[in-house]
Amino acid sequence: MDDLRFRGVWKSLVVKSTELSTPTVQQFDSCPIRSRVLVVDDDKLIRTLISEFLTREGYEVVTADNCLQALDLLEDPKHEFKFMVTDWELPDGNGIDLIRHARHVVQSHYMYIVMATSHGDRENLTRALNSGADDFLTKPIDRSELIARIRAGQRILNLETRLTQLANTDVLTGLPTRRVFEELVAKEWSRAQRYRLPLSCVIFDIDFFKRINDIHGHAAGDQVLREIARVFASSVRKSDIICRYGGEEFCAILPETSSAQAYIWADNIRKRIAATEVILDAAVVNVTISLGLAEPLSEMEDLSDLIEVADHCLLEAKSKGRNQIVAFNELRESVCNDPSGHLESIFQGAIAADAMTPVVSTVTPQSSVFDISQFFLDYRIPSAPVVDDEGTLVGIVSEKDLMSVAVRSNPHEIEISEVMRRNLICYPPSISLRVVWEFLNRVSIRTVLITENGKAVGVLSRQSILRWFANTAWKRKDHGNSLAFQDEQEQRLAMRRLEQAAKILAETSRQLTYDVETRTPDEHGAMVIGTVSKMQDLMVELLASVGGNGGNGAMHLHSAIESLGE
Ligand code: GH3
Ligand code: MG
Repeated sequence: MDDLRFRGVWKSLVVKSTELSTPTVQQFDSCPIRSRVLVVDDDKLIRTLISEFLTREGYEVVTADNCLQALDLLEDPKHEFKFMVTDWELPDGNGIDLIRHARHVVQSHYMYIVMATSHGDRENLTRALNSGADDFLTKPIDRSELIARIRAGQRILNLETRLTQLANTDVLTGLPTRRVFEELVAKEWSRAQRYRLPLSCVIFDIDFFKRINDIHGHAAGDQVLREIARVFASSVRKSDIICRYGGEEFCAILPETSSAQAYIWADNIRKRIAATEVILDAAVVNVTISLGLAEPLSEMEDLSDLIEVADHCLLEAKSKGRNQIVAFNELRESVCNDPSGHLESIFQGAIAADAMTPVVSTVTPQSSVFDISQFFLDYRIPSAPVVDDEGTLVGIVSEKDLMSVAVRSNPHEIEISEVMRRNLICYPPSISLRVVWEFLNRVSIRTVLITENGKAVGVLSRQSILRWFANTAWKRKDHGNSLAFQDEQEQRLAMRRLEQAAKILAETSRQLTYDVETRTPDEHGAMVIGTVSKMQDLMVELLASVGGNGGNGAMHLHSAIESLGE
């Protein structure tokens, strides 16, 4: 790198800089917040000079004297450079390569790049622009030209900021849009999961809003929406994330807020909105809102599950008469209307215990991630309740929880208590099966736990409910001919399924005998639990199919028992 080449132009640079007239400040080319500029040049004099010029204009300048240093600075998210002014020739590469690399650094906004060099011919200019530069500055650097080019860049950046604002903000209410909300919430969701922080989701919708439009006109409807949005925005903390979720639906994520605290907040906003008088051209109107509230539960996979549960709570609030909040716990206990008695005729008083799979395999909070992973793998168990020394349920651990810490170097030392999820969805065994069916039918969650006096007694999944339908409800004679097992072909299919289940049971039993003989006594506990829970599932299946199928079932049970004895 020829440092001396630039020293010769130092004098002319200084002269030109003093000739600069005071710039006029315009709306789009002004530097609204102190934009940060990265100046890359191996010549200290040039770096100092450009820094001086730009600092006086209100820019914040950071300098680098080689490509690597520049890239390190660009990759450091704390800088967020809006501009880069780079020399062509650098000690460890050239400006063209630096620009190409810089364009691959992920940034939240566009970075305007000016290439400063004495290689000012057309060919080089084209190369610089093609590599990703936005503008070109020939050396010796003229202050007024530098500032003018940076201002041209600032206009582009300001335009980008305005476009981003427009894209991220709902035009009518000024609230963030759903897209930007989801981006922000995804980060908050991961933070809450990582640090096990509480978080609540409140979603609300204006009651009978269509009437406002119908009676007072669409413009009046818009006015009401703006006013509700104003009250909403003024009721939240800075850390809360809010948006206009849909037409007249709004959503808030309240970080580090428990469901109980969120309920108090939700009730306050409900009262505030009900008390707000919206002054229209020809009338003054009041509106009420209905709200749904949910918090993350162990069974939720991601944010969309949380919003979905909150939205179902909102629907429940609407159906219960509006102008109220329904929190998730209430949703769990609610049973939808069944005026025709159709649902009751299907469920016929069935309770959760009738369809659940009993819990056999539990793990303790002190077990290691290594041991439990091995246990899950050996016995193909996807999840297990975690119980303390008294047998009280304290959490649930699944393959997913184990996966999340699998990359850590010490799986022998990580205790299950560290990875298990505690916020469980539990129902008593005596609860109506219809209530659990309704819940699993409404949300994406697949499984709930059945607990009695704090102890896990069973698991009720969508699969267990379907199995209950197949083995019980669909087989009843009074359920209609189309679903009954009338057809000979169906009977043969059922027979085959039954035989298959019996064979697997026999095979598992043989495996158990072999394992007991060949494994050490230390391994017996986990192995027996795993195998027996699998056998238990099969037996439930066999018994259920016999129960609903009279003589035929008995015949197949006989063959199942025979297979077991093989
Ligand atoms: P509910 O209590 O069940 O929520 O009844 P509702 O009348 O509020 O709900 P419905 O879904 O029947 O009607 C919502 C209306 O909101 C219909 C739609 O035209 C209106 N709407 C949606 N977005 C806007 C908007 O931006 N401006 C105006 N003025 N109206 C809107
Ligand atoms: Mg509405």
